[in-house]
Amino acid sequence: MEKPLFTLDKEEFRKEVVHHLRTTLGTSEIKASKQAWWMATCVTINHMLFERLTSTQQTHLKKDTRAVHYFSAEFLMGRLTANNLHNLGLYKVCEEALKDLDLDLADLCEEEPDMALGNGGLGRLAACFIDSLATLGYPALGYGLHYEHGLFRQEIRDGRQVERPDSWREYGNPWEICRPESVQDIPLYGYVETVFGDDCKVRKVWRPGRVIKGVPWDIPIVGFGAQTVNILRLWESRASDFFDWDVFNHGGYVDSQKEKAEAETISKVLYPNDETEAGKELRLIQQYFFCACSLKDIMRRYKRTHTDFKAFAPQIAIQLNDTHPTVAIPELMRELIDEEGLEWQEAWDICTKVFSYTNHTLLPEALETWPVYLFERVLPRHLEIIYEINARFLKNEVDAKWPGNNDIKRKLSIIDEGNPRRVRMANLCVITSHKVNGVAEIHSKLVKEDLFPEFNELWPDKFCNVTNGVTPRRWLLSCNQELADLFTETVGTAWPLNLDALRAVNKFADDPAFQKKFMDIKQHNKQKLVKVIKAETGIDVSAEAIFDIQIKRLHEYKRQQLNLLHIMVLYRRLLLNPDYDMHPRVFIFGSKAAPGYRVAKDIIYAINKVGERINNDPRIKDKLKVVFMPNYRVSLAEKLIPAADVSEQISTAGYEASGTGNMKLAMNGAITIGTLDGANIEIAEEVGEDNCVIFGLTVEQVKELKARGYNPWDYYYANPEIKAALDWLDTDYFTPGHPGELQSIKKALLDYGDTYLTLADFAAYDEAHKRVDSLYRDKARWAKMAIINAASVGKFNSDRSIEDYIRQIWHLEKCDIA
Ligand code: Z2T
Repeated sequence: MEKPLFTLDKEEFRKEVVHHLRTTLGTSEIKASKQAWWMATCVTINHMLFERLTSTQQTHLKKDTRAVHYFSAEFLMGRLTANNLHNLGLYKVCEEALKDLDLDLADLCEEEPDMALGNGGLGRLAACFIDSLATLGYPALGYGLHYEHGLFRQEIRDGRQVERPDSWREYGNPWEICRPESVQDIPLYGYVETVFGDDCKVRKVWRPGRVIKGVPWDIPIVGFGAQTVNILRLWESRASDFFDWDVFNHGGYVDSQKEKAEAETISKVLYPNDETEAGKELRLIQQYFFCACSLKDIMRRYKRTHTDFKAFAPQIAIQLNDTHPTVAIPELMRELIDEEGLEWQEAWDICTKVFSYTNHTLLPEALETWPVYLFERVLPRHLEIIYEINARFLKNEVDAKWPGNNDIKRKLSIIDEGNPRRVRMANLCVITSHKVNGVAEIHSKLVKEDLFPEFNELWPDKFCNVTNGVTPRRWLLSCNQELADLFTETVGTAWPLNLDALRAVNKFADDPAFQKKFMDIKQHNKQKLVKVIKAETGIDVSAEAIFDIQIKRLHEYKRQQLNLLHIMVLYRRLLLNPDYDMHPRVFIFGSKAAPGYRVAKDIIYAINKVGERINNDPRIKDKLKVVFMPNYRVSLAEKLIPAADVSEQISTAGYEASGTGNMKLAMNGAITIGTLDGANIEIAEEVGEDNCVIFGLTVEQVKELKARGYNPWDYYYANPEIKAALDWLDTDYFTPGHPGELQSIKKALLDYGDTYLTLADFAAYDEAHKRVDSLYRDKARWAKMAIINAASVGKFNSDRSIEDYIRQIWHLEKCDIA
């Protein structure tokens, strides 16, 4: 840090915590609960944080800075206490102050519920990005939805996932500030009227059927070093003030309550699907609601310093995090034309300069389309605008380039002319945005070549890559403090800002003394995890075993079933040969399945049942254990990742856009066992092929095999171990008294064609694990690999991703805060 911002010492900190405990929390030292102590600590932190928030916001206003507005339906923030303390440079002070009160800071941090307003990688990426933007001193706002219930809490009952509501703000949240002065009214439904104006112009007027109120909640985002504090602004829906009080007064009390409840439904709950679209009206309304609120907010701020729209595009960048916020495009067109009186072309020029779009997946089931009839009912004016954008695009761009080619027109049209007709959000994004990016090199290449080849021909300069990253402040400094201290001791204090500085650690990779320090820390992290595993699952595991971890959403393309199949094969080898030579291994899973995704839920069940049988089989001794950690979430990831020896990144090549867990695990010294997919390819480049274990079909080989005609039965009959493991699933061996309960897994891998080539990659995966086993036995070799991994992943700092966005897409300047 350049200069200490806060000179507060531990005595002052302690006094302030006690003061807030009494005056803000209304309790006292003798009877305060941990929760109250945690709250009092947060209020103390806020005292300092708000000062920086105010000076940042005033400076941005005064300097009239260009800013990026990150539109995202998800921000997976996790907990904020430790992170805010680290970024403010107050962690140690706070820790000591609390120690004097006989309190343990880490223990108090456990009181904070996770802010789980996201499904997985996409939402967590947004959280890392706003951390990096603040850290680097860029003016930025995050805009999203203030869900009352975040991603469901997962319970495991009898091996099966059960979804329970998540209520992260049930007892209040100290980090959010309500801003009633910035509420917005958002229209919905109704019809469009054509009117003849005083200026003799015909214009369109939307006569909405309903109006909803949007209430903003601000979460301050502290950059590391606390120079800049940006804002994450999340919108909550309420019944508007136009609320029908007449109905209310005429005895319609119950009806009016129903309207109120409907309005509040909009921001009630996060949709729990990670890569499939439910196509529900409420979801479209959620998307429109937060985009319209955010655009009005941007407009309000802009108008404080401008009287026309000439400076709009130079001042405003809007990043669309996947297609979820696409409806912001026709909404900005509508505002500029219908409400501000701009001509079509002026409005369109602004939109094409302001918007850019990030694609996060190639999976066809994730590409959002909305039935035209639904769009027309909810957003009639927006549909008209989309038709006009489409007509101009097809005529001026497509027909100009491919005259008379109706096939290409059909393919590139924003409207899918099927039955029912649908609006293709991705096409609208690509047509409008000045830049479209993928999230890892290979993914960006496939976006160009496979997903949007014609668009790429039309506008080759539009497409680019920004490889994802993760913030080393949360994913190393805060979650693995012992390793962070070792790194600081070894290379100095610069690394949390410049992760490449850790390259200097590489020269100690062969040094036995350093190896010992490094591996002692890993061992200690494993011992801490052993306790968590025992507390959460009742399972005893040994920290001497290899901790092999697969943590991510459950999806067939991520292939948790490949991991499970391999575990079953190992189990069988151990049963057939009790002396089968392998280092003890603990396979640890953490994963939520979308509630409607049957096979995914069956895989969770199978992991639990197979695990139960293996963990309780005395013949296995402790050579093999399987742990399914319930309710995987950010705060659990922070405990699992520092304890990992092996990182499972085993998606079918071509399907994982990037992955970000792969980066966090490598950063904490885990060895990747992975396919050449997503960012694994770039990780392998950075750490070297010798320091990770790559296996399996490449993207080209996957395409070839699929083109040739893949038949999973060939692998079933050719490999007796695969056959035995799959046939095992037909029996009641893992589900005593209930034969066939695990059959859906076998069916997916054989009868339904094994879409993700699990069996085709099995043999290579097995070989890769044998390599892991033999590498681990060479303690010095393993330590060296682990050190090189942690020291070589500087590229995957989200600060680097942000600088890439700045240079290629946003063109922002840093802003010094007084
Ligand atoms: C998601 O987490 C991702 C992609 C999605 O496509 C949706 C969700 Cl919720 C619509 C993930 C990718 O699967 C992952 O590879 C990537 O690292 C992450 O987004 C961030 O880009």
